[in-house]
Amino acid sequence: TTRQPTPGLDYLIIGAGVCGLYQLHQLLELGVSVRIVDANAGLGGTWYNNRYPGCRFDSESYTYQYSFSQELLDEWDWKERFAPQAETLSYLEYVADKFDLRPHISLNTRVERAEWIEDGLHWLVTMADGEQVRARFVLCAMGLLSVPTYPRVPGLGTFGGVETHTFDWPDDLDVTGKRVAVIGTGASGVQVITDIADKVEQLTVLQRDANWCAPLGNQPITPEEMARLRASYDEIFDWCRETPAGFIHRPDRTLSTDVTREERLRHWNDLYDNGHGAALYMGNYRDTMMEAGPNRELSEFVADRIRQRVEDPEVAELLIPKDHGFGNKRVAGESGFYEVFNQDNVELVDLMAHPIREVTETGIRLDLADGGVRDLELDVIVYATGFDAVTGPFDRIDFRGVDGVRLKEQWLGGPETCVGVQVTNFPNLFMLVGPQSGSATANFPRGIEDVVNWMTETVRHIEADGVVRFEGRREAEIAWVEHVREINSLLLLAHSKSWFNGHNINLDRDDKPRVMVYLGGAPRYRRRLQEEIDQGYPSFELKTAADLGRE
Ligand code: NA7
Repeated sequence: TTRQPTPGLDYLIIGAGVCGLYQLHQLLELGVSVRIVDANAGLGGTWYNNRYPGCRFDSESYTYQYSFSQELLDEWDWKERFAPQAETLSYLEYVADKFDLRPHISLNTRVERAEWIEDGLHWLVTMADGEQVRARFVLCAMGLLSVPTYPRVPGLGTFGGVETHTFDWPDDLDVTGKRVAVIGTGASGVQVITDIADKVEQLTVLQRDANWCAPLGNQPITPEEMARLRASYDEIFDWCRETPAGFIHRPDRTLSTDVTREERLRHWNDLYDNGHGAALYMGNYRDTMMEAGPNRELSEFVADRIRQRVEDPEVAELLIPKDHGFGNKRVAGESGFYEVFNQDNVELVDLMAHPIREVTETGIRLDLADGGVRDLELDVIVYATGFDAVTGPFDRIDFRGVDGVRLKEQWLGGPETCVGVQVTNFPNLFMLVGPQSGSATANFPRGIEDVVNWMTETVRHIEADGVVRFEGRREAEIAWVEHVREINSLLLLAHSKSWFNGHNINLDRDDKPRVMVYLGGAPRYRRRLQEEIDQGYPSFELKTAADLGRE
């Protein structure tokens, strides 16, 4: 049943997470009509969904916050260097209340379809409950990792106990004293495993490829430290603006080959023991993330540290990635992850040797090398198996552009975008977070601030100049994809089987690599966006009503 469209809006934002909330605030300041719709029952996006035990930042808290309001910066105290989920969600709720955003957010509202109406120069957006909204412009802030994926194994859903993805951990699920299996050892798996290991009766970790981790170095922030941090917020934000990924860590200009091996090892031990967050990953000698040789040496160093922490040498070897070097996939921050495997109640199962045959009513059945099977008797199965990343949130909405062309079909061979913010055939649709955008790979609040600030300035132009139709040019799209492909290829990260390269789409590991993210760095991306403003949007076609003969 389709209801009558509600009166038209100027701007509809999809998603009330870190990005959508900031965009809403900026557009309210401009005085245009704007509303957020979000499928969740609460605001906060990622920080609303990911409630699994142990969920927290891998970014330093004081860098993972909005910088737009001095008052907000003055009022909010961070309690830990790497804030847990609950603290972050409270922060976002505090922001929503402080800036009176809630009246402009419709929760429990899932967008199902969005259709471009050329005659009316607007989008007709249909929600899951049949409500329809007309909006001149639609801004996408659905997140990068908001469509969870599950292994393709028989029996999924037939388990008699509790099955959950880390992304939708039930509030009433307490694993104390239970027999639990966790599948997946990415950033989420590492956090949940470490948190629950000593609470559960039995923990079975099912690992496909091992993933590199580095010590997180979390600590409480004392009131004195908070005061010191607050006094240097300006410098902190300025610094983060100039680092490639918007983190507090910056690649060392020195090459690993410029120093002696002894010096390298001293430096790496220091980063491992005393660094925090992504120091070893993003704050290392520049060549360790770009050149195979230096990367191999660093990987061997980290492997040795793992061997020192895990008592059983066979288990240690399993925990050391063999298919990719350190930092070639997103490195997970850990706080005692390796020591978990020294506990008697924890077992590591190598899925490469013993694949899952099926999920059964009582647990998981593994195939053994000799043709037999092994049954894991379980109370809880946790899927920490990741997401249909970056494009998944777009695929889930039926976007229909010019002449009814479907976005999902246009992107079948991989996404193509105009400077990471638009797609040809989809006028007046903007992606604040999406493929090939600089927002996607940065420390998130830092990255999205660049795009939201660009969008806000662009809305100012749209409103001042009476722009009614705004579409990326195909030539610019081709050039952007080519540029992203080229610049990404400089980093080893672009060649791994990571979600960064679309390798986990539908968990089909032979999927073609895709140009999913932009790895050219936040400062370069910010400059590229600014160029568009300065040069009058050469990559886009802007039309007024008069241009279209509609006056
Ligand atoms: P990730 O990083 O995509 O990790 C998913 C994990 O699940 C990873 O260990 C995968 O192994 C594993 N996986 C995926 N599919 C399967 C199947 N079918 N069978 C067994 N194991 C599987 O997701 P996260 O949620 O941990 O982290 C996502 C981002 O959140 C992270 O990058 C941060 O930015 C925050 P694989 O390595 O593919 O063999």
